[in-house]
Amino acid sequence: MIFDSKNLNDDTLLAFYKRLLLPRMVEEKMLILLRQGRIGKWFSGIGQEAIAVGSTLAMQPDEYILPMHRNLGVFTTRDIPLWKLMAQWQGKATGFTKGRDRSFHFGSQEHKIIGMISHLGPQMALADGIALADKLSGRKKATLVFTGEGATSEGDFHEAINVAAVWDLPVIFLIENNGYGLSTPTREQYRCRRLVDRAIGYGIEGRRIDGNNLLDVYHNINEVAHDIRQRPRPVLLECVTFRIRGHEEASGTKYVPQRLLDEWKQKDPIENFEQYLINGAYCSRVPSMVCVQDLLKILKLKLKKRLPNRIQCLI
Ligand SMILES: Cc1ncc(C[n+]2csc(CCOP(=O)(O)OP(=O)(O)O)c2C)c(N)n1
Ligand SMILES: [Mg+2]
Repeated sequence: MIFDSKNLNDDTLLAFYKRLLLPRMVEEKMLILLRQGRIGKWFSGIGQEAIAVGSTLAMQPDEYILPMHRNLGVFTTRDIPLWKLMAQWQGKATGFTKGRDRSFHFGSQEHKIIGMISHLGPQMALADGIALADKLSGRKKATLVFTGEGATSEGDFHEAINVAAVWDLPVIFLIENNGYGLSTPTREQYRCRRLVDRAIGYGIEGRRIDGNNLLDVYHNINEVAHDIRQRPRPVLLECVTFRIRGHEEASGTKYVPQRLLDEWKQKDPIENFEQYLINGAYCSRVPSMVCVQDLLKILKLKLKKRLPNRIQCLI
């Protein structure tokens, strides 16, 4: 995997690494809690973190993001308190939905995150509404909405992008193409070669991005967001990645060829970024006595300390 830091300095690269690591660490603990019956359901985003984290880093803090069920990295990168996330997943009154839901159907106005709509597709039109309000009020803002590749077969996908195209709405439509929609592989989902080619049909720009490469995701979205704030218009992004775990933890991966799982494990976004830092990209400011590997170890320990007690005690 080739990383290009462009204008990012060493401190920023390290800060990005921390951001990338946090959702993985939280999730690893969630999988333990799930097996202990202390949470009910979990949609894993392991192996897909670079998309949620890289895109959130590229958006301004007051710009709206509409994530989906695997985008824990949006919530952690927007610094939602971990105790409150835990309360949500454990169905407590102190969670976002006051115990009415134990999954990702929640948002936070304070953090400019809109809770996902469980039905695939409709939330894309909500992004249009937010962008239209920004445009009418003269605010130079972009809105980011996520969808899986499975939801691209829904009519709502077409309607939302088409209206954004004709009204020049500043929306980034991000398809997280992870190879499967539940047990349906992409070859049974659509016939076009690349989903991003659909942008041509809507008369808008499209970009295909390596969704496991944090810097690719970040730079592309940074560039697109910067552009559409100035000249409002929608852009379609296809971030290519893979769903390493089951649709949700109860469903398993029996229908996924082992070859694909092995192949994509090699492309793990965290391990690859870590190697990039260790191999010298992050070097100019590191004191010579401390090797980068040790620095990353210290950082992981520090992050662990940030996890809520309930999770920490399991480590
Ligand atoms: C309209 C609709 N049909 C079916 C479902 C059930 N369902 C929930 S998630 C999912 C798979 C979604 O696949 P994809 O969009 O690729 O997202 P991924 O889970 O891979 O991240 C399905 C079929 C639903 N929520 N809404
Ligand atoms: Mg999918």
